[in-house]
Amino acid sequence: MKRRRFLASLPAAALDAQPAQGGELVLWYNAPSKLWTDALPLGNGRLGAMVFGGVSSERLQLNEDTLWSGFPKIWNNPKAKDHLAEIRRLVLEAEDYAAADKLCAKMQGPYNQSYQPLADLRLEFSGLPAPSGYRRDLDLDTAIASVSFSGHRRETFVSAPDQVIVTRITAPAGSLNFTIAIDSPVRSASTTEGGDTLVLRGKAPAHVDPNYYRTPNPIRYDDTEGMGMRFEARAKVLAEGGAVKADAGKLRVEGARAATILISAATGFRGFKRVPDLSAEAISAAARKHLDAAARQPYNALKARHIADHQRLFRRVSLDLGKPVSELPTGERLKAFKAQPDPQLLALYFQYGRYLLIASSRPGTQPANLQGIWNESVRPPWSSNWTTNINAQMNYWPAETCNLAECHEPLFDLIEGLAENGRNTAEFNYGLKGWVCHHNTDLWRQTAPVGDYGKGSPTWANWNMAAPWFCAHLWEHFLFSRDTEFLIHRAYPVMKGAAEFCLGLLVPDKQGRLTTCPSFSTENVFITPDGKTAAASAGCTMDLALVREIFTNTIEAASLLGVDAEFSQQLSTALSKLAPYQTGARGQLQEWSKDFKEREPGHRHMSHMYPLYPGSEFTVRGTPQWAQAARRSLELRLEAGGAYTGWSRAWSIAFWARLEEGTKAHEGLAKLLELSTGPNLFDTHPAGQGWIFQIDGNFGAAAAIAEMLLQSHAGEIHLLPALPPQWPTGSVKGLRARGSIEIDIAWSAGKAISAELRPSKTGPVSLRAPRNQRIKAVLAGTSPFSLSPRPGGSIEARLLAGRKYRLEFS
Ligand code: FUC
Repeated sequence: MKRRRFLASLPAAALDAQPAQGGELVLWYNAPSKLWTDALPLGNGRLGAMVFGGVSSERLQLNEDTLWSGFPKIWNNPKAKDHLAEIRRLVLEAEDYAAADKLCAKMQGPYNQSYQPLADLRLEFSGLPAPSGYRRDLDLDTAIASVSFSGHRRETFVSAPDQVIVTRITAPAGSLNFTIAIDSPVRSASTTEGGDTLVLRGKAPAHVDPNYYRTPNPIRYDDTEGMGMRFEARAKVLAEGGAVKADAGKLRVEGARAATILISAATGFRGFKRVPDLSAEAISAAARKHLDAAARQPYNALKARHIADHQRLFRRVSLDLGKPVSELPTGERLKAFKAQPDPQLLALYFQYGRYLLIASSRPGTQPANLQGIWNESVRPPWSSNWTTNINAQMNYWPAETCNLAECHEPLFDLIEGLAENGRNTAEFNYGLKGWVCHHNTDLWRQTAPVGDYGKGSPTWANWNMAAPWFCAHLWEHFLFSRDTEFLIHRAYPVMKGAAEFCLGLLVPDKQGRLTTCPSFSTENVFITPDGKTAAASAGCTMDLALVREIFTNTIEAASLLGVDAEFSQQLSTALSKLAPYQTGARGQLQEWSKDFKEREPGHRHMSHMYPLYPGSEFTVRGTPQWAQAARRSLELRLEAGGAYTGWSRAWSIAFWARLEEGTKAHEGLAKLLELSTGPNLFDTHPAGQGWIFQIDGNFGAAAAIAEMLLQSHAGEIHLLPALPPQWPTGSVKGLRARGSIEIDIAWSAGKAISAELRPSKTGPVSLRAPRNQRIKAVLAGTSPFSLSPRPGGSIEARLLAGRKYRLEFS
């Protein structure tokens, strides 16, 4: 059914699509990648490939998104809640925060598991001509990575419709000679089958400790059934001309004109609640099914279907940030950015963020983890898990605004799983109803605090506010789509559970106001009045913000659906008693309920500013005093060296966008490219002397760029709210605003010249023109449309679904 739809919808152009030879949507290089972090990523949400582009050796590093260590287990700590009353006494009465930290550690469970690499496919070529004119590239518009030199050409893509990785190799004059081998850093063995297929079978470890946790035996394999997950990868070679032979565990292609390699993979994952494994036969059958079906297709049909499927998502948004267009290879462009204007590099970075989301998160797959789906290591940084105190959420910041709402779906599936497991943790750790999730989770949807029963720092391990933060994604998806079915069946039940937990968590402070305790400002610590360092306190600003938000949204959702009036009343009463936000001695938005001295004033986390972004409680016009206080906090953080990781920088850019400071936002983007971006435009995170890849900054910065061009969080659609002077002329097409509206905007000399709105739901909107401009007319087709001006400069209009509206400005 799905396949038929794709075939029918193939645009003629897709069939002839040729890889781009440069231009605005291509990352390109004139040398092979030396490191994994130079290679180019491809993916279909489930299968991932990093293409190295070597001359005589090619490496495709492969991933499958359900291949994780471990299995579901009991991770709730039955003794956890025994400590809660004493922790609260220590914080709220004794104000002995350091002692509270020690007890918090006793509420922890085990560390969670690690995302695993699948395999490496290795090609060794012989008899190649001397390489001249070498080039490798990744065309974001076709999602094809190519390598070419001296008439030799390879192109690789990962097809979503056909669920295979495809590499095609062509060479002049029938001269292709190469071997293919497959191996994996995970325990496994490879064989050949039928003379043209390589098969790798393995089993993931039963346990992998996080890379930051020092233990004598961090990777533990176990042959017992279910103690770890089986997997299989298959690679089949179809040669044109010449011959393919199995030879000492490898395949050898000799004298071919061209060859196509198809790769498929499957694992024994049966869902987060079930112990793996499927039988080896069932896994093999799943991997074979896709491979055999793909092998019956001509290469061009696979390629055309892949391109059409990708472009259906990718081409919804285009961004042109004006001239000049650099001719340099991408790595050099990146280095030159500081000295030489190159606005289109930021357009490329933005589109790369959208590309990476399409490649790592599709309906039915796992959500994008810390590295999307690309990981070469058995002990990847921070387990390549979902870190839920910013990173997992940041991955999805661009999903709605950048018109990839269906790529948001895997996150909703994750949230529903957490809501299920999190009920037990709420009961075990706090004796509460509803659901809770702490700061890390994995394929098995662990919701308990990590830390190996007391060895983790409570600063991060005991933070317990992932549930309300995740629920913001469900609510936002509703605001963007106005999909009531989604609200009824998926969002509301989960939101209600998170609100129930938060309601139960609230306790009175000394002034009788409701607060959270213990409370952690994500990963940050303060200096106690007696000079100690501590993490646990009560009512951190972020907790208050998340509680306010989940209560407010749940009340609104319940009222829209006409349900749970009594529960809503309880939430409203609690809201009216909630401890307030405060400003500190420096005019900053206070991070903790007391104006504690910070241990690290330039800390990368800035969670107290949540209500500015991604929340929407603080707005420049609606709550100017809080917008100003948040701005002061941001300035203080940046002055003290903050935003030193890619994701933190991306967050700071989004803050500046929400503060409508285009120049500052652009400064942040320039720093992001200079300090936190690798040659393949992967976002980086400092690690010891070097850096590692972490994908959140890619997504966060793409979302921030969208936020510079269009905002719709403050009850109005604001066009070009933070356009920087570096982008005087340009256009954006296909961004999305809340209310289910697609929007195009064109500007010149820093002023909007036209815009188009395409609502898919009927409803009222308020529209705000860019600073110092006015909306002169709204035209539906050719007929003028009546406008009602509103105090404060925005105008109101009622838009009808399916119509197009053109805006003119003065
Ligand atoms: C949190 C952050 C780190 C890193 C890690 C994955 O611990 O504080 O900077 O992003 O998650």
